[in-house]
Amino acid sequence: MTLSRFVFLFVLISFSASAQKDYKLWLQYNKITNPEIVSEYKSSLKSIISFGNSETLKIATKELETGILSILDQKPEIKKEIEGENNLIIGSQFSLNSDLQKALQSDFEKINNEGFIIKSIALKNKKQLIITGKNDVAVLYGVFSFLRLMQTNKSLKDLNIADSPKTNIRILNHWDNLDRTVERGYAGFSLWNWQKLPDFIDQRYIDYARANASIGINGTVLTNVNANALILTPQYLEKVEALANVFRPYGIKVYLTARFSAPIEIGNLKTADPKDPEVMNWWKNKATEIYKRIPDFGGFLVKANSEGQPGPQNYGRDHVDGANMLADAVAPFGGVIMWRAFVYSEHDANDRAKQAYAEFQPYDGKFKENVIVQVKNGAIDFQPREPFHPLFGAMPKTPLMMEFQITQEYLGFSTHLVFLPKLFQEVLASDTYQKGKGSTVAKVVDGSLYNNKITGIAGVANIGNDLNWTGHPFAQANWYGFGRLAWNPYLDAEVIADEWLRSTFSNDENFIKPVKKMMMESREAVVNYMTPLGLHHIMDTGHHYGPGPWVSNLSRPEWNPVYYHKADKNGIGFDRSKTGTNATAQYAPEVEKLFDNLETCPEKDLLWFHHVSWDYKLKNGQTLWNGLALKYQEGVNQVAAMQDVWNKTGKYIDSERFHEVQMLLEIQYKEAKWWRDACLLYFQQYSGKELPLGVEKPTQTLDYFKSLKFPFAPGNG
Ligand code: GCV
Repeated sequence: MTLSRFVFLFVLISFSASAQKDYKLWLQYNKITNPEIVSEYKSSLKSIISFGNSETLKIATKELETGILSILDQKPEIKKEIEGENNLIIGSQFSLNSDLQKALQSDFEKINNEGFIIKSIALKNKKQLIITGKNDVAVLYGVFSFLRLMQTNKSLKDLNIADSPKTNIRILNHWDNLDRTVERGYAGFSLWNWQKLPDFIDQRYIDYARANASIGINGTVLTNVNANALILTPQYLEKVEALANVFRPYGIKVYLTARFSAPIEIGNLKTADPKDPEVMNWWKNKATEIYKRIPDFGGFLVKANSEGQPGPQNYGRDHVDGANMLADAVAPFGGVIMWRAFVYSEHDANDRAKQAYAEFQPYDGKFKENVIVQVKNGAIDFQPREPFHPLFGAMPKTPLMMEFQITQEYLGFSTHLVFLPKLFQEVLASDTYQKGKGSTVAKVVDGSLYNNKITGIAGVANIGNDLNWTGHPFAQANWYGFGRLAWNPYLDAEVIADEWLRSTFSNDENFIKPVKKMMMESREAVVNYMTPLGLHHIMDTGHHYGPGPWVSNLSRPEWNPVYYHKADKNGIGFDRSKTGTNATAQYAPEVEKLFDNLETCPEKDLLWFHHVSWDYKLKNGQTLWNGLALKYQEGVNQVAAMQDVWNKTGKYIDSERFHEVQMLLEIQYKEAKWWRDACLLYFQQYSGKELPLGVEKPTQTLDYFKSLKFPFAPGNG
């Protein structure tokens, strides 16, 4: 072989090995090198015995085999019977033998239907390790959790874990269109290859299901909430059925978005009025048709009378009429309707932040049992920071599910490194005070505050057909973290970051410590360089890429950034206090008071709730103008610090991912400066003040920033 051919082959092989790492997400199963852990694991993991032979259990057994072989370089023996000690036994409660069932009886009382047990037990004086649950999918969750322990190098001695998900519906919302474009998608095209379905089953569908099962996600809405009725035609339902068949053994149910006008568009009816008997019948028949194909179909997600989507109001009806009509159609089959509360109207001159609450709160208690109202985490739209949505806690008789956005529509697309579990945790831990102190959003979402029967968390997916699934290697952590928090909304973001880093990259403390810190600070960095001190929605129009605080020419007032920051000679910020739109009154009195009063309003939310003068004194003694400018600078500095951290990690990880992240951080740094300079130059026109010491001078003019256009920014339909 010539030298150049050798070099070429070497590069090719190492490239594909690296690319596979990107693809393998947090399921790397890296070989452990720490000799103590290796010897502990090897002695306790000699063989696997699995009780039961369902598709799911086969997947679970295979996963264990693959994981253990890869992590320990030791192939576990697959046994049929329990003999000797140190067997790893898996199986669901009723497929276990009677000795095991008896030994674990009290443990089963500690878990719900989807929960699992991982326990070291002595059976006839012999030590065994058991992974079990009430059904096979729960066992699969247990297996993945066990492999997580191994991947994070935890001791397997004397394990006694009983863990159950705290929410029922843990679901991804794909905003995927039938032409495979993805609304607000920054990781390529949709995974769903509708053209080749149902006959061609892409390996990606299986890998997608496996990755989701590994973090406990149990549902997926395949299609965009800006829906296309065609998905409900037999031609497409056949394809949906094929996907449902792939996902089923992984415990993942398929859901679809229902276009409210479908009875007209594909059903040849004259109306989609939810009170029209023909319409009601059409949906009932449609549900029957779907459930015939997909008996475990999850139900519908609906965006109605929102941003131009059709809905019951087109017929003089309301959200309750619409949701309940659909609920009746799927109820006989156990389906649910996830009805979105993301509404604001061009005909409503009220503060946009108040509109969803104003419209939905009075409906409390009026929805059917199988309706759950899906509420975005904040009252505007997935901003880098928003106070929690006032609807949380305010509808005691209605189950509410959380909608987070995993795809980074307003947080730098798949270019910026932002660890979102920090944001998710901040929202979930917020106290609504609706039933006194401690009424956190997490308690609303997991149903414990009001004893709701159905509970759920949705995440707008950041997944596409990019080789690494999410565009940015670190955006994988947001998919992972979403799943973990959907399982347990009380988990700490730092724990999630730790698990993810160890499972995705390395267990080396020299890598983990600084990189974890970098992840934990990344969310505050993006807030600082985009929208500090409570600013929001000042992104450029339509695509939301880059700054556009100057935009004021859009037909709907609330689509213009100037609507949100209200900068003028007197100051900046949206007065939502009593002296303004009184949006604060939508919160419980304790929270209302806190936000309403300038003295007590947290500074991170200051300009969300108050219009304050440029000379207003911040808690650190700075004037608002200086403080704002310094925050922008701090954001830029934080990205520079992230780069410093990352640049030292090269020796711990593969070169491909190292270089990918390095390049992305370089772009993030450039764009953070762009945000800082564009926003400060624009706001400076109103403040009329010099930049304070410590803030770098812009190298371009405001006109230059205004002239930048991005007609092909991704994800914009
Ligand atoms: C799917 C925002 C986004 C839209 C999205 C909408 C929604 O307005 O920019 O792309 O539409 O939210 O959540 O329905």
